[in-house]
Amino acid sequence: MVYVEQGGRKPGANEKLAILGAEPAFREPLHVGRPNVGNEERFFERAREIFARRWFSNNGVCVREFEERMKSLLGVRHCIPMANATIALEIAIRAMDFKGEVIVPSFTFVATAHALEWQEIKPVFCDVDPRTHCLDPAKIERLITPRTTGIIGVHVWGRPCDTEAIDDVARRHGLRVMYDAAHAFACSHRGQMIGRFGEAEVFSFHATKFLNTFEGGAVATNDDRLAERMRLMKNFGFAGMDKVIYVGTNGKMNEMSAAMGLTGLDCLHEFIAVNRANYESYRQALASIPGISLAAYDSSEKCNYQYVVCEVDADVFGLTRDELVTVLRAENVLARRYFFPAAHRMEPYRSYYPNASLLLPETERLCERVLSFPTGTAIDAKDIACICNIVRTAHDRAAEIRATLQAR
Ligand code: T4K
Repeated sequence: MVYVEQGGRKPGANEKLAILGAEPAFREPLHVGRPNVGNEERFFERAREIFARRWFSNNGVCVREFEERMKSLLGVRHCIPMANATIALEIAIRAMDFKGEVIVPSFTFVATAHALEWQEIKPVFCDVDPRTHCLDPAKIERLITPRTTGIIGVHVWGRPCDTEAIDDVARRHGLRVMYDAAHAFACSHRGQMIGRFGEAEVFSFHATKFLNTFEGGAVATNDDRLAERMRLMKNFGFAGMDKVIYVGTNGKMNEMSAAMGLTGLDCLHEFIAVNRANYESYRQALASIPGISLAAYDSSEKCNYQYVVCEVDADVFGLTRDELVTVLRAENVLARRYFFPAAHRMEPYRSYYPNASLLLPETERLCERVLSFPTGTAIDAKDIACICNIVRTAHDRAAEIRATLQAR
């Protein structure tokens, strides 16, 4: 779409790459994480109602409706809307009484580790399973010390952790388990919606997520007492007018955000259908390119397909992941290196654990190989065909590209 309207090149015509001196394939940048909007008119109607009610925050009509709709979609007793997933993680961690050390993957967005560190709890990084990109349960046990209180798994790309194996380790060592499900809203695992695993699961509705509330998040749990603590904590500990019974913070979602969430929920199936179609287009077009392997989704489960992620095997493809990213960016395809660098290579963890990479070989390897492609409602099959042609041409002309990059 972009190249037709804005005068870029057509699919199949990109054997002359921008990195080698041609015009970029896309005049405007194609982003990973372009927000899905849904029915704008319906959002504005809700916004007008919010103005009319003069009720902008503190558990308003839209927030309550958003909570009800999430609860029924996920089949959970509570799904508490929050201001963003980072504060939702912080609140859930505190409500679950995590202390000392907590085992987390390093192959995640840094917010997972920060939510612990912010509360002076030490994130202990565990390696991931190269097949799932999620926490490797077989590597958890060796990291447990007398100070360990819990495990936080991350359902990376919406693909579930091995929750059964994690529960098993946790049970044997008396640890509590929660999940960072920032990527996994509307996904299922073993036929059950994500939101029901561990004691709590945290979703993100950041602008870049397939369902967004501009900024937002939620914690799902089936535990009434935990839910009650989290509700108090997200509202300064207020248990009624002028009555504070707990230490708290401000984790509340506002009404405009909830209105955006409701508008997104109205179109949820369309967003997923578009993501799935995009994923299929990438899968078919990339399948025959040597050295490129797309992260697969289990089609027997529910999935939001919001991330199209591939691994680049540099020896086979001819270029490294970073070189391919440079090629794509020259074409205005702003592919991202999620997650790079891994959390253990960011501060303050890098200074705390200078030798962590020795314990995290799979994380290190993945961080050098993964790449996320643009998807969502902002791009279409023709854009994807063009992007995949760029990748194929990059493979075909790898030697020339490498020489050009080295000469820079
Ligand atoms: N846990 C995990 C596993 C997570 O992935 C995240 C967030 C969290 C926890 C924390 O959730 P929140 O507290 O954010 O709710 C982005 C997002 O900001 C972040 O939410 C997300 N994960 C992470 C994977 O990606 P950046 O630093 O890469 O964002 P940025 O600004 O570079 O934007 C990404 C792309 O999206 C760019 O190409 C531009 C485009 N974009 C972005 C925004 C904000 C748009 O087109 N429109 C927009 O409004 O972190």
